[in-house]
Amino acid sequence: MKTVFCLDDKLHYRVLLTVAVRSLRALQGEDAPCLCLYAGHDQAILDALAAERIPVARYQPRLDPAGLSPYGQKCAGCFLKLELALVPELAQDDMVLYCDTDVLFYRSLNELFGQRPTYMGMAREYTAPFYHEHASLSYTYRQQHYVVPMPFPIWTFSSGVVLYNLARLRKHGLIDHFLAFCAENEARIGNLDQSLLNYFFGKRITRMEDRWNCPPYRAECREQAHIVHFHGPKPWERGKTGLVDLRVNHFTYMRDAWMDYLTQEERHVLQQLP
Ligand SMILES: [Mn+2]
Repeated sequence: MKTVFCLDDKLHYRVLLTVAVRSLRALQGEDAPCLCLYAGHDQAILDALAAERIPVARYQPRLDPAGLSPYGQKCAGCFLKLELALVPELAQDDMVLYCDTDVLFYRSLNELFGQRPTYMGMAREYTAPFYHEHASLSYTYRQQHYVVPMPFPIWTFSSGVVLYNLARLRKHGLIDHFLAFCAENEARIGNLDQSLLNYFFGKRITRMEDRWNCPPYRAECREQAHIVHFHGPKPWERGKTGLVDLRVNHFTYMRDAWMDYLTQEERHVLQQLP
C-alpha cells in the first residue's frame, strides 16, 4: 500500500517530509511505496524531492483556494488530503495510507496495511473536543439540495493519519458530493480539513487504534506508538510556542529520534527556522 503525503511551499513541511519518508523506508524497506502530492510550483522543492527519491504527483486541487475563507486560504495545503480519490497517479490504488508530514514512523506498519475500513480509518484526537453549533449542514450538487445531519457528539477523529478506502469514495460519486459539501461549508466550521471529514462522514469513519496516530506527549507513546504524530509543537521548536504544556512525556525522546534522521547540515538549516 502506498503512503501518501501532501506538501505545499512552506520550507519546514519539506524537512518534516524528509524525515517522514526516511523513517518509513527504515522500517518498511527502501522500496516502500510512497507519493507526495504537491500543489505548488517551486522548482527548488521539486529538486529536493527528486534528490530524496520521493515520487511526486503535481496536482491542482478542485477545492479552489480562492474560494476558501481567509483562514482556509492560509492553510490551503491541509485540504489536499481530501482529494486523494481524484488524483490520477492514485487511480489504480484502492487503499492508501495518508499521513501528515509531521509524523515519525516508529514501528511496523504491516498490520495497518492489512486493514480495509469501509470508508476511512482514523484514530481519535483527544485534544479537540467534539463541538459544533449546527444541527445540520447542507450543500448543493448538480442542482440537488442535500442536508447532512451533524453526527452525534462522540469524539473528534484526527486527520493526521487517514487510511483511505479510495475505491469506496469513488463509488457513486461520493467524493464529488463530499467536495461540494467542503466548498460550501469550509467557512462555517472550525477546524479545516479535520472538521470537514468528521462532519461529513461522521459515524461512517472507522476508529483506528491510538497506536497508529500517537502524539509524543501521550504517556503510552514510547511503549506503543507505531506512528508518532508531532501534533502540536514540532520537533525543532524550543522557544515559546504557546504549546509548552504539550512538550511532556516522550516529546524530547521522540524529538531526538526524529533528529537522528537528519544530517548535521540539515539540522543547522532547521535552527534558522522561525
Ligand atoms: Mn499534523
